Amino acid sequence: MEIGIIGLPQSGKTTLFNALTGLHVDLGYAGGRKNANRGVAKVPDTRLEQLSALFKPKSTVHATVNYVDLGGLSGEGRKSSGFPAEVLQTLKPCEALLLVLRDFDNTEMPHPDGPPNALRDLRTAQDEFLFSDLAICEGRIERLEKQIMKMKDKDLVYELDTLKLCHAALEDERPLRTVELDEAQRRVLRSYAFLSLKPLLVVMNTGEGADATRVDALREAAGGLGLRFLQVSANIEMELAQMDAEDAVEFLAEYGISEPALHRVVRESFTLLGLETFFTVGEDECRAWTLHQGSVAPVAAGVIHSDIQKGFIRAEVVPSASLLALGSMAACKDKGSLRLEGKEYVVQEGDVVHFRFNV
Ligand SMILES: Nc1nc2c(ncn2[C@@H]2O[C@H](COP(=O)(O)OP(=O)(O)OP(=O)(O)O)[C@@H](O)[C@H]2O)c(=O)[nH]1
Ligand SMILES: [Mg+2]
Repeated sequence: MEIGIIGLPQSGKTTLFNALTGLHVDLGYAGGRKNANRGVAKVPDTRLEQLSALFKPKSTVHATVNYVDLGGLSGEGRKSSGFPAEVLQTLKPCEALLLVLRDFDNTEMPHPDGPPNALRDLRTAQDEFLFSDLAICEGRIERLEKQIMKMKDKDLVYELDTLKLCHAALEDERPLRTVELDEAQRRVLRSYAFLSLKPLLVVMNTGEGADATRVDALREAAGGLGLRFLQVSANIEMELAQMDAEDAVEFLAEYGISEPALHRVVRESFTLLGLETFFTVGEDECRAWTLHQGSVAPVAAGVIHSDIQKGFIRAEVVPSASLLALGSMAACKDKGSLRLEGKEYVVQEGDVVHFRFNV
């Protein structure tokens, strides 16, 4: 599962990518022509840190999110040409998108569309998504109509109807994620990888000084479009990510910041992907595992090892908050917080789970 970092040229995508992944990719004009950068970010989790403090394991393993940093949307002439093919190709497998909107001045690297205006850029990006989807939609509708004329296949007719529904929405400038679609329709659309259907997180890069009025205006606009929104200073976040822990604490205190904005970006990304966390604990390892929201206990077992899923008997479950409050598994058992759950149990965010299984 990968999140694509996308945005207009020079919006701070690579800066944010470096901050998220701790990598040191060169900044500057990539313009969509260089290869995409890929990296992994650790999901910050105070619950995991507290569990580790309790169990003092040999190792602590965080959940992770994968990011891919793409070049600019499409460089010159992008309004008429939509996305370049290689950007589309890279975006296709992304499960979600993170859109960086620039709202800072930088005379060395001027914004390609004039003075910074994140609201305008949000519209530009939105138009790009719609435009790209519309082109795919039209191409496929045309081919399907020809095929159906030759042979009336009911699956093809269903696909055509679904695409026409999408087409109408796109013509209306409505992103596909706002269209009500049932499971069967979603299945039909999956292979198209429509951009306006992917979950989207809007990240406003305000540079070093955020203007509250502008931030509020963009937050409202994003909210109006049903999008999640965060504001960061990509430069500050990158500097912070590259400091050692002691300096970072001092730096945060100096600016009166309680936690790096980056933490919120990673957590929001995780939620955007429809993921949740469960924990395993012990003296060897405390670990946060990643699971699709709504998964049942055997699926969670399978995340750890397929043998545990195959031989699944029961899951011993306690919410991490209870375990942290009571201080030990034994105390949880005494107080009745530790439950035995079966195959149907839907794992909850923050559960600490111990699987009983047969091999
Ligand atoms: N002042 C300021 N400059 C920033 C900030 N974020 C990025 N920049 C600068 O803006 C320029 C572009 O940043 P990049 O991170 O390379 O932007 P990008 O979106 O990856 O650019 P392309 O890949 O070429 O489209 C660099 O000179 C950065 O130092 C910020 O928060 N404040
Ligand atoms: Mg870049």
